[in-house]
Amino acid sequence: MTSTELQVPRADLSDPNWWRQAVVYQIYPRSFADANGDGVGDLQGIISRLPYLVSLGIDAVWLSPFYPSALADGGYDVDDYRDVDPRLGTLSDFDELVEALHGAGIKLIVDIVPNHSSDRHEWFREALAAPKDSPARDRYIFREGVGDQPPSDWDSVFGGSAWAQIEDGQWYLHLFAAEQPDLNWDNREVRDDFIKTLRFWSDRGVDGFRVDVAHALVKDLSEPLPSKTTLPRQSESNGLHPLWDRDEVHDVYHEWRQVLNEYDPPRSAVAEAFVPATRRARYASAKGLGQAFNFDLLQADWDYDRFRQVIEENLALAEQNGSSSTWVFSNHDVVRHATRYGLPKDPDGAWQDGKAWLLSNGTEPTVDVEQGLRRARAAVLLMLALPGSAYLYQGEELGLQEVGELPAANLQDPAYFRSKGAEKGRDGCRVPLPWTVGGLSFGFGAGGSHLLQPKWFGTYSVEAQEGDADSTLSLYRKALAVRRGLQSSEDLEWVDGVDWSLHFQRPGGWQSITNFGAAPIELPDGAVVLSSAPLEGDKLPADTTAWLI
Ligand SMILES: [Ca+2]
Repeated sequence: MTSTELQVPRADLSDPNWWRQAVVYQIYPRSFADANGDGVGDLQGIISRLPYLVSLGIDAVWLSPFYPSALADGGYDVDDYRDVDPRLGTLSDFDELVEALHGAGIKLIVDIVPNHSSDRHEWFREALAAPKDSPARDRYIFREGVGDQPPSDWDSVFGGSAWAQIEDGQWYLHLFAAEQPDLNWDNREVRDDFIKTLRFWSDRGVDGFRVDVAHALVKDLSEPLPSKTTLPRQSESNGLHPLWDRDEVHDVYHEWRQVLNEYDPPRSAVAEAFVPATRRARYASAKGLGQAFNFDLLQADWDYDRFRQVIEENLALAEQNGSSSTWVFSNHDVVRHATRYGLPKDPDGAWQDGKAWLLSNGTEPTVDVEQGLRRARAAVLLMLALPGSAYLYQGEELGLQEVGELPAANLQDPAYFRSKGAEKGRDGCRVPLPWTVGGLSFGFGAGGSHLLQPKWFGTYSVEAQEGDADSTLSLYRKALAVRRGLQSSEDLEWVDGVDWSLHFQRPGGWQSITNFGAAPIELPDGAVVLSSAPLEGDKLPADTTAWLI
């Protein structure tokens, strides 16, 4: 089967339900393609790679933040929510990107970061210049300390205290980096400003929003502030934690939904909410954002039991709240799954997140690269056969491994600095993509690469895989094309088989079977349309997925 034979008409761009089973490709703009050769990816770089995005067969692009930012947290520290970072381009480049993507039948989702602004945001600078108890300070969370200590003993997610002191002695709350002061969501002006931002980008043609730490925002900061030792565990808080997943946050999203529904088609939204599965439905409700990420599959080791449990649970939850499920293995925050699957299981039974391996600069233990890639290929076919939407992270279509060997001097992630090196951070999955086998920055741009690419990157390049029918890139292209042809209603029926396999059927006779075991298994009846590795006669080898009709 060639890719030309697989061309199927694209979904209708005006379909209000386009997002329910979309394949969304996440672009981390600073590391995708660099058009002006300054070592940092940019919007024109993305436009220049439009033919590549079209060749993948994706439905939508999700663009991580491209807003003006000092990059204290990779762009999740936003200086101005309604502009483009001049290093990445201009608003007119953005409009050109929207037009180019839409012209190719591809939707665009942008990130929105409502929990905190950057400390360079005009509002925060105003707050610093204004007196205590002023309206400017009330847009953030300022408190007096206790003696010379911060107002509470709360920790920032990135390590260290969640409070930072300013010149007049007051402290401000930052659940993330100190450069990311938390906004005060009890302040009507803050709420109105985000609605203005939603309208600003929706008017420019943006099709949807990915809402960063959607489970934060609204907080209960009534005095006295409780000690961290008395806070409920987030996983059991049921809305009672003062900082995370409060029920009142949904008032914000109900209001957003009304705004998003003013557009035709309504703008979609997906919540990044680290909450227990039972609390996720609130974020995904049709009156709220509409959809919520689940990271359950991402945080599952390669294990048929766990995969089945995650899939069943999330399909049931999505059905209960009228949403569709999301599936993801990799993003800009985690070790790439081709690497995670190549690491031995954690001896304590914890999820193998690859962080300890990263701390050893990618040396200990040795990654079984072949196993990691084989499982990653099997995993993506499984995921793409599931009902719901699939999120791909740039570079996974190349089978790209995590870069473990970044030298300390090149690291950018605040998680590394704030933890004082106890965590290496997330730069290893943010290294600019290899487009060509060789050359300066492997075709990323003419001016090098802001995170250093290792020598082995060229073997994973687009150029190296382009003409190879067995390459991971070819597998993704074929899988997306076949999926487009076979996708129908959001139903799934399990088929019993050997214990270490997962076999299910979708409407129209589309079957997916994955062998998680070590020995080959019998293939079910049907014609194989795609497999993640060569079959062994009529058997499905270990760590392989096949699709049949
Ligand atoms: Ca650039």
